[in-house]
Amino acid sequence: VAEQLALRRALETGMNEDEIVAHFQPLTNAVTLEVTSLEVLARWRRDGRLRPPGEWLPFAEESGLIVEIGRQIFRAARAGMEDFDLPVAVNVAARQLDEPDFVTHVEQSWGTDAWDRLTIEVTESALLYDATHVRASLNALAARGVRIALDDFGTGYNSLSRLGELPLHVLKIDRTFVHGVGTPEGAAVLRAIIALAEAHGLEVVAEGVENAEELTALVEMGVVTVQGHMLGRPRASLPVRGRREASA
Ligand code: G
Ligand code: G
Ligand code: MN
Ligand code: NA
Repeated sequence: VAEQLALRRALETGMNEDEIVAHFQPLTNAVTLEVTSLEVLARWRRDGRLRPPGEWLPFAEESGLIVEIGRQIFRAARAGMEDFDLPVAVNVAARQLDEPDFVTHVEQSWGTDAWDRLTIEVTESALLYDATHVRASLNALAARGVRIALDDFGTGYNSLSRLGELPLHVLKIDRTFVHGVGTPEGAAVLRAIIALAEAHGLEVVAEGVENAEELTALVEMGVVTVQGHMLGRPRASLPVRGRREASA
């Protein structure tokens, strides 16, 4: 408990002193390797090092601090979208979606003039809260042109039966499945997930692509968009070649 209190104080101070920063990881076309968008990943820069999200994001979510952190991240996402001239994807925790004013928060921090440059990444855990409210919020954003991605697909609770409950545009295949591509069973599972996405009219993103073998197999399976350390790690800024003007 004392530890949690210390963490809360430190995190609150960090939020006020701009220690929560956004890093950006490229999503690339699997064939051309052109960067097509960026995923925004929150980092806590504290005492000269980056504290990995696992050390504080769960606490931020439990304590509700994630709501204010989320607003900061949306502002940083907007700035990154402008700087890099690329669409961005922002992770949103179930706790954020559960907020009555979530859509208003997004309008205030992202703005209302670039909806088509924003994707929101949600996990199936969002449906563990008030599913009716979460659906309504996501529908409202989708109606404005925001794309909704289902993150970590395959690791959640009841993937298949509840897929139809959310307004989805993108399915992000969890890296555990990508890493299984080398075995016949793993490849079959991946193909099944891709077929499922296609049947629902969803775009597929393969996450956690770490080597050429994985990339080649995914291209053969028809995956268009890939993300992972092989294509680029999350960083505070992008190498110039990652920018659109550089490839134009
Ligand atoms: O960022 P990795 O770099 O370690 O991210 C770890 C986890 O934290 C992932 O599940 C990711 O979705 C989540 N995460 C990263 N950034 C954010 C954020 O800005 N908001 C929320 N809610 N979750 C985030
Ligand atoms: O849950 P979500 O998919 O938002 O989390 C993204 C997490 O995956 C971040 O922690 C990010 O740093 C991490 N990540 C991104 N690319 C790779 C990769 O190629 N391999 C591994 N192991 N992790 C990755
Ligand atoms: Mn994500
Ligand atoms: Na993921």
